[in-house]
Amino acid sequence: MDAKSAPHRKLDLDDHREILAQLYLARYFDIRLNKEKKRGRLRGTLYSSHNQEAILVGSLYGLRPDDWISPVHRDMPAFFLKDCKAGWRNEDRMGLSIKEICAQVWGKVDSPGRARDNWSHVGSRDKHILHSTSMLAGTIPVAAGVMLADRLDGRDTVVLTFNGEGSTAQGVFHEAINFAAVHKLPVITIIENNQWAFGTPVHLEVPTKHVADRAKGYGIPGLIADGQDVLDVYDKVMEAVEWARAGKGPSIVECKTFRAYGHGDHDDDRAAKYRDADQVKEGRSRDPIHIFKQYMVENGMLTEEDAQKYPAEFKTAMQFTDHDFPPDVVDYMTEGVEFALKSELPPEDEAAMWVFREDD
Ligand SMILES: Cc1ncc(C[n+]2csc(CCOP(=O)(O)OP(=O)(O)O)c2C)c(N)n1
Ligand SMILES: [Mg+2]
Repeated sequence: MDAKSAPHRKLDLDDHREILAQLYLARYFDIRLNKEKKRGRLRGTLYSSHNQEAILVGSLYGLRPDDWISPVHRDMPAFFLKDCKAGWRNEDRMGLSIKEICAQVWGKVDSPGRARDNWSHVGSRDKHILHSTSMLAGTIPVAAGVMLADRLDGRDTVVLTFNGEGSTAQGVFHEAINFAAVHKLPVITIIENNQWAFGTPVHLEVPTKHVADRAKGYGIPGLIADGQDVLDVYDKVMEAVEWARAGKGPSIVECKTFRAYGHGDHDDDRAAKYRDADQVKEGRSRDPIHIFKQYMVENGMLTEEDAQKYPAEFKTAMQFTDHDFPPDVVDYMTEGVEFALKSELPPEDEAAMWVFREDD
């Protein structure tokens, strides 16, 4: 792809502003949940996407509303970022609302799954969002099946599956991509290579130089994106989307990034011991919000003054205040949090609902 024909060249000023707003929204969601937990208003483990927001925003931005996604534990914002440019509060858009996702995080009855399970274990067939499975890489065969069904029905949709680099060491990862490659199914496997799978470094999971090199074994494209650069992610994913939509089959898009904190918030202290402090410092030094703001300033889309107005970069969850974020971002998330706090726990008599077959 030459620079002049890169897909992001077709994005206008409003697109850039929307992308920046979505980066802020993804980060604010993450830090706000951390704060809610510290304040004792939320229970459960949080899996942070802090520092990895450009992968979610950049890969989802160019999708058609009817395309499918399958996020996993690191991708919580993807559930509400899908089709976000159709209007954050637009109830007809093909993504879940922040209210539904907050109800899910708080385990309340207004979550789409009526609080059957927590965190990323949620989906919506109507919104074309696959429910994540607990088994790493387990969503890829499901996604391949959905694409096989769509192709048989004559649709030209694609699916983005999100996975960590550690998940690529699972047997099912290879079986599913092999199947998709043989049948030329439009399955795009995004690899968020954040260098760590819980306490295991990438070199103990993947023997090749790049995770994307695995694509060679299936005869499919293996693209590499700078996961800190939202437009590079956008370009590489759009290349894979166009390829898939044209009937040419699956691709792997490796997005290089760094897991800025522990595996989950229960792991922060231990992660500080099993990871080299210099590596962590270096890994947090390329903040995706900062990189995109700089790009907008250099290209006359944002003034220096406006770039500094909401300094949501280079901070830890506990250093942020709401003033570091645009008010519309804070308001949208606050609506979600308040909705979840008011929502009820599911009634006891629903416990067996959807679990056992009821007698006719
Ligand atoms: C088959 C399987 N083994 C182990 C786990 C437990 N587990 C959940 S997330 C995780 C690490 C995943 O690492 P990676 O795929 O790199 O994603 P990241 O958390 O870094 O985003 C592990 C070991 C699991 N869910 N499924
Ligand atoms: Mg990882």
